[in-house]
Amino acid sequence: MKSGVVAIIGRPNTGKSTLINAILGQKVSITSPKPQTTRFSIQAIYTEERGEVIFIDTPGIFGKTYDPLSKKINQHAEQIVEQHIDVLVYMIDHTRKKDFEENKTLGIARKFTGPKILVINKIDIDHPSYIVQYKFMEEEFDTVIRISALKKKNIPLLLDALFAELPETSEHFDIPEQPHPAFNFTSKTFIAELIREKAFLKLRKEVPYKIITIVDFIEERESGSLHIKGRIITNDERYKSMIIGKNGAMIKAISTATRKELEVATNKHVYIELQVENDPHWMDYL
Ligand SMILES: Nc1nc2c(ncn2[C@@H]2O[C@H](COP(=O)(O)OP(=O)(O)OP(=O)(O)O)[C@@H](O)[C@H]2O)c(=O)[nH]1
Ligand SMILES: [Mg+2]
Repeated sequence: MKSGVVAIIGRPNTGKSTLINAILGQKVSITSPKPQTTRFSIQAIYTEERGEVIFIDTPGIFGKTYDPLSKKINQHAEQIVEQHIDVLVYMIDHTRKKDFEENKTLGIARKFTGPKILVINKIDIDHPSYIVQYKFMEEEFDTVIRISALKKKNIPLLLDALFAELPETSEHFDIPEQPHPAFNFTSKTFIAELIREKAFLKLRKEVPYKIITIVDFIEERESGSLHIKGRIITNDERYKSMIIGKNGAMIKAISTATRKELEVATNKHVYIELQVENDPHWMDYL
């Protein structure tokens, strides 16, 4: 049997979380079309007949970090290569031009001396493609695999390549200490992430980057329904009123979208009460 830790790194928005969800066959990490959706590393365990793998999803590495939030997110991602990992998966998005942000991410990957797999994602898109700009990277990697995380194309090929590199073990995996609670549909952290995903999808411009989400209360009643209380915290009155929206329309939309997904996932009636707060010290929660 084989087992090990696999970390996925790459620029923001390349599809890292989409890949993790595709491999796991369930949602463990939130995704959105906006960069830096993932804010801290998320671990998920994948088991099959060949062995056990802990996948670590990381936040996309930002080229320029002007604000404290981006700085903190980048630190989370950069620390990954310093901890024990067996295989590094480096994901690129060939539909976007290579720029200094890629070089920064590549610099972090170079610090890792173990086996590295280059994954070219979004092969379901032909145009635009800047694949030639990434060609030079191929020789730095042990294996190159082209996939579509969204369309679940070539995922088995990637798993074959991963298992080929993973170390052989006789025992079951000693699961390392989790930095965050295990994700499932009744975990406070997971539901807070789900609320943040819906906020990311619905709020415009910089607003999604000015929020954090917290779930304070989850109760499963005897009737089988799930009651949740959460907060969206921002750092400005102006953002607060945008999150609430006209007559509360925006917060209602975020809450409804979260509720719908949770109802499908848990097959329970879900009630969500969301409050919006303005707290200048919001970053302390991260
Ligand atoms: N067309 C296409 N879109 C994809 C593919 N994989 C991911 N996407 C889309 O790309 C966007 C970003 O995906 P995420 O999985 O959130 O990307 P990420 O790398 O985790 O991003 P950060 O967490 O911000 O670093 C989403 O809109 C996905 O639906 C793919 O194979 N093809
Ligand atoms: Mg992500």
